[in-house]
Amino acid sequence: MRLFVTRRLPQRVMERARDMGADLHDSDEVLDADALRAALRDYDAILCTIGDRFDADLFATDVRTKLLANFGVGYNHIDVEAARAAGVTVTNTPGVLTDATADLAMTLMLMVLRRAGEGERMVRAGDWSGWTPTQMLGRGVTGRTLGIVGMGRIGQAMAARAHHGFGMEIVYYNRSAKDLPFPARRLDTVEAVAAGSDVVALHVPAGPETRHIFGAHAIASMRPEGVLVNTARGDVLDETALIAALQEGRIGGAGLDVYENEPTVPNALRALENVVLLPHLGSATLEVREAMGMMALDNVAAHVEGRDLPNPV
Ligand code: 8YV
Repeated sequence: MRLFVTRRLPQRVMERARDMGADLHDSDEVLDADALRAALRDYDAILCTIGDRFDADLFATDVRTKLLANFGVGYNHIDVEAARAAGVTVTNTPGVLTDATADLAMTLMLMVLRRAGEGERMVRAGDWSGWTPTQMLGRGVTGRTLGIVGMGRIGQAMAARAHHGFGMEIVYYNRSAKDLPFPARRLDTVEAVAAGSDVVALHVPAGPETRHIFGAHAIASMRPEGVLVNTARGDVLDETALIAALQEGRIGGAGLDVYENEPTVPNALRALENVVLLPHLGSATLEVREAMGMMALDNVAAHVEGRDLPNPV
């Protein structure tokens, strides 16, 4: 069984992969289409991750690979239908990054409402001339309404934190109703969630059905002080419409961990004070990244041993 790992992963994961006989691309450099096509031709299993674009045309030629074990819960960089048609199964790493990602969404919400990014920039720049009673007044969190778009694992973890930790009211949009362990009101449309929330947090997976699910209309429905938080994927949000709303002062602010064209972050966003911008840190703790890697390798091991795959998508 020939296994290929497309990117440098935490050391423990690399060691296990090496013990499994893997060839490692031990680098942060993202492989291009030709390199991925060659991997599909030469390897039985590939451990891949975000940035590795497995578009449909890659599956059109000579494919030896039977398993794409994705490091990450989101797999919108893989054309899963085309993979399936070529006999390639895709697995992902759900669950292990839920808390970490919800923690990061909370971080963004708190930073925007309490103007933490602005404050930090001011102190670092040496521009803080001292405390004043009216300096950099933000907004409190307790008692405000949080709107969740996508009440899956991460949406629920975010809502639970907001409800139990901060006394927030929860409303949500989800395709199906959920039996939830905290009080929450399901609304019919994304726009209704936008209109009924002080903070909207996006937690839907990316894919053709959710592209720009939070679009210009939803953004226009937000409250004048409303804050948008996105830790899901850049393309579930209409970034251009968001920038326009922020520039025109139609909404209160935004906290973003993901972007439509990563790693490009539009200058227009970087120029705005009421926006907190993070570099896709959702699952970025060592223990979570190790757990993701081990889970991806568990799927490889199951494939090798002919067992049911633990995490097929
Ligand atoms: C990952 C993520 O770090 O798992 C996901 O879908 O967004 C992040 O937690 C990254 O995308 C690697 O797959």
